Amino acid sequence: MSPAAQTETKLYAPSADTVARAHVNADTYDRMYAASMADPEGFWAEQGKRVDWIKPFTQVKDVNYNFGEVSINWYADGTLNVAANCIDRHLATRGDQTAIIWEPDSPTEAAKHITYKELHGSVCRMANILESLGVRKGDRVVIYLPMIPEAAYAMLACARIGAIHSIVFAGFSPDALAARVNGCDAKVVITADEAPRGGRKTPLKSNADAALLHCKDTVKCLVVKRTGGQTTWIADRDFDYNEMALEASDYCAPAEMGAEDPLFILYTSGSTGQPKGVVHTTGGYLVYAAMTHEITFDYHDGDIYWCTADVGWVTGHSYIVYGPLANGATTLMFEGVPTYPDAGRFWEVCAKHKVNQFYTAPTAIRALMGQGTSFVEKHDLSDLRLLGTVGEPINPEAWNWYNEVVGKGKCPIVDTWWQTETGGHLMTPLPGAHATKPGAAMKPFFGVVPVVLDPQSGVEISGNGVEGVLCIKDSWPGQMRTVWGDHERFQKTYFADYKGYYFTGDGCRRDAEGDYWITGRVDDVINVSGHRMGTAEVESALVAHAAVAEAAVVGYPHEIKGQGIYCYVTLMNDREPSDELMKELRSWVRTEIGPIASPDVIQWAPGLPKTRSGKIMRRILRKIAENDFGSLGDTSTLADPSVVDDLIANRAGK
Ligand code: 6R9
Repeated sequence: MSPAAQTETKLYAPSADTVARAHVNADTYDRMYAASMADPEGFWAEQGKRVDWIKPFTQVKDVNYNFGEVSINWYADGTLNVAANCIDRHLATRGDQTAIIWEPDSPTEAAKHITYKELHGSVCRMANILESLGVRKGDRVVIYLPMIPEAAYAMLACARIGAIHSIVFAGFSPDALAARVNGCDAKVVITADEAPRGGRKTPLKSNADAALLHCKDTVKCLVVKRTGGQTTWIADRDFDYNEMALEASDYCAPAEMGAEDPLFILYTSGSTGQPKGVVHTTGGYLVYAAMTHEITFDYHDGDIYWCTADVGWVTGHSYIVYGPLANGATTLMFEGVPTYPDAGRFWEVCAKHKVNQFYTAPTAIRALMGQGTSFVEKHDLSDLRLLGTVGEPINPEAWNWYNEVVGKGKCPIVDTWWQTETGGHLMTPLPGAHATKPGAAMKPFFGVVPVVLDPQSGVEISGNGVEGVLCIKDSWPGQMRTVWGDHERFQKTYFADYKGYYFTGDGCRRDAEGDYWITGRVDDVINVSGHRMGTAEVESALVAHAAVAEAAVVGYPHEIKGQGIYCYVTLMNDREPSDELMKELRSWVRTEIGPIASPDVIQWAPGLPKTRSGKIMRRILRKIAENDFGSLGDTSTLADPSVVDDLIANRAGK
């Protein structure tokens, strides 16, 4: 049964061991949550002590959610430096501890263990190089790097000198890169010669060359030599990082930054228009990233923590770099992909580095699940204590597989719901505090007040067993502050539809016990014969069938029903498409959800159009389903744009 349709669910309670060692147990959660509600100022003043301030704050929260006057400030009169918090303050106690374990794309290349002391030197060198290129406090630097340690150095070097970084995922096209460089008026682009991934190499520098043709000719390009591959070179524009690092000083004083000075811009897509530059600031963001990293993952000193995201996404910002390093953690950074050289790579890396907390996306879990259990069973996963997921609702089948096959039934799973905009987790079970339900984001984090609104009237729906749009009633320190260069758009996107609330764009259900389930983007809701239906619901039903590896469902105009249900289905490796199977899937969905959810069209899809972060681009699937190929929009951000041609060529039904 799909998560959204579920009424009764098996509860997975944490083991006594998990509860005993957890930072937060059920009692602490209740007490702390109540405290965060009763006295938000006092609660967040206390949490503000997680970071070292140069000048301590005296103000905690100053927030206005009124449309037209939206303004969000936390710890506004405090000053600090993020790089000093992530590195310098650990040097005395853990200078020789590994800060970053770097695992390269190829398992035959040696991993690197970078200590906090070494991290300090490398970040200072990079900071001095940026200064020598003319970068000053408040200037923007675009980072277009693969998952190599220099990506973390670059982020922290910007933070050290007060420059604002904007990471562009290394899989993005030259056009997308140019738009972002121009969008934030960056002075420098940091890139690498090539990005190895899954045994192939992306020519990053030549992408950057192509992008820079469309940018101001004052923009400089700092190039990290990752593979030593051939690149073209433009004197006075291109600079060799490796050479400059040999000369650069390994000390650079951290700049004193205001808590509300921007730390980074990260472009993200909304339901309309061009990607917007989400702005996060210094103090509140760091407090929130550090706190959620420690508590959600129950991180303890000495643990080895691995988040498989790319630093090009917010998950990589908050949970590979800033949160873990602020906590003095050992964080693993992986250059490769889950299926190279084979579908056991994640588990091989977990075993090799004795990973304790592992955080990945449902799409990866489903892809690996389709390859069978033998790839997992080959590796010793006995050090794993906790599993996490993020990015999309996880269907119970994938959850169960993750729990049983990977976690051997002994690792709590934290299904963390949050967004680029939120900076850190807003809803998640806490491992030592909550029994989990497969597919549920369960509980709000401290200080977070989720509300379920009627989508039409915007009125709050109270009580349990209810469903609606998800808004957040009050601010939390990790919240985005504005859209870069367009505060109007910020207000319109998040504060206009439901006045007085932050609108998440997600739908949500609060079940009979008061636990939260994310039902998917409200823009993906379809209306079939007057019945509202989450496309995620139908997808979840389809992937529950043993033959189905992945499914994406969209609405399309239907003469009688208003909208019909169009399903793109990727089969498991060992299954062949057939008319019988199509019939079987139709009746399967009917029994899983009900006749109303019966698919109108099923198209066999060898692949689905996905962004590099694994999100299915439903916009494109909707257009194909609508037979509207002329306006597919930008497909350059897809992991594999050729998938679209196949789907168009084999469009099903009428
Ligand atoms: C962190 C991240 C945000 C959107 C969000 C929601 C979906 C993320 C989820 C989830 C269900 C979860 N989402 N986590 N849905 N359960 N645990 O992914 O940020 O790329 O901005 O995406 O992703 O729809 O609104 P971002």
